Amino acid sequence: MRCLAIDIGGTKIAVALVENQLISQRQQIVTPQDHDGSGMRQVLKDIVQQYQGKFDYIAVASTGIINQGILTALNPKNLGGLAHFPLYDNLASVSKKPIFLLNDVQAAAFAEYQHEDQSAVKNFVFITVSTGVGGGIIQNGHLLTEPNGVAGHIGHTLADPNEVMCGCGRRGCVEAVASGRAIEAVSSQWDNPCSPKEVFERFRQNDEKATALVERSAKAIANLIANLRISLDTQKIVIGGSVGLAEGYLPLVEKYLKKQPYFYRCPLRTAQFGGDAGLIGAAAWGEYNFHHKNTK
Ligand code: ADP
Ligand code: BMX
Ligand code: ZN
Repeated sequence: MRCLAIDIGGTKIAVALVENQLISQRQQIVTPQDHDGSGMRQVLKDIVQQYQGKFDYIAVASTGIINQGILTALNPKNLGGLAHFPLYDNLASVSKKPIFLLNDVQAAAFAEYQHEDQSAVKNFVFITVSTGVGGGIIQNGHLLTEPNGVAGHIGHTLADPNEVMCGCGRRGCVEAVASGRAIEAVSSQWDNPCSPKEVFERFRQNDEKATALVERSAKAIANLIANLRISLDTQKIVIGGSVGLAEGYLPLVEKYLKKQPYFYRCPLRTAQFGGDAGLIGAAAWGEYNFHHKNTK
């Protein structure tokens, strides 16, 4: 089956046709940052029109809590203030094909779990460090999406109660400390301001300030991993997202995780599908649910 897969992140929207895990006609669009959803509505309409006649179903992996066809942002700041968006209805108004929706990181977890020996690894988590910090949890071989689509929002667990406010309204979330936006909030205020991408370039050249900023992020993620391991008996964790995949980041997370006592440690790897994990996962989730007749 041919899927029109759409991965909506806080920074970019990736779109592609996916068939048997093979991606074609991939493109990337900057995520609209408008609080009333008009930009998002237009982008989705344009995408569907562009690929018209080339797909059998639509699958969307989107940032935010996805429940009953509605996108609700836990952190609206990641989407330019957009807090609520009727994702299903918007797509259904421009296409008659079946539509399947899922949180972006839940989708990535569904994709990457296919690379595991599923008879041995039953408890698995995907962590994305991107615009925000998100998670997808597989427990006992099953992706947690029920009952409200909330499971996996581990970026909003506590990193440090004395840290900065998070866009979700809670102080000191992992996302407020470790995400691309958290890095940018600091690096944009430097005398010599720069983007997170450049922060990593400076970090790889041993710049002191950049190293401290990347270390702050990696420490929060290592603590998050320790918390997951001890709460869920997680056997494997995969890291993705543009920050998570940046050269030098995973070894740093591993370094801090090694400092934890034995029961808090967990094997890590980077996403084998790289930045396409959300697209591939959405397509696979859609096909799985197509056969089980569940939509939304
Ligand atoms: P999305 O959140 O839309 O899925 P990404 O996974 O690309 O998108 O994450 C976007 C975040 O990653 C932004 O904060 C951006 O500044 C940062 N970023 C993008 N490219 C890099 C890079 N090469 N190294 C480090 N950070 C990056
Ligand atoms: C936020 C939250 C999650 C999302 C995660 C990563 C919103 C809008 N999003 O914690 O649902 O999975 O970011 O999203 O509240 P990304 O945009 O960084 O890929
Ligand atoms: Zn938060």
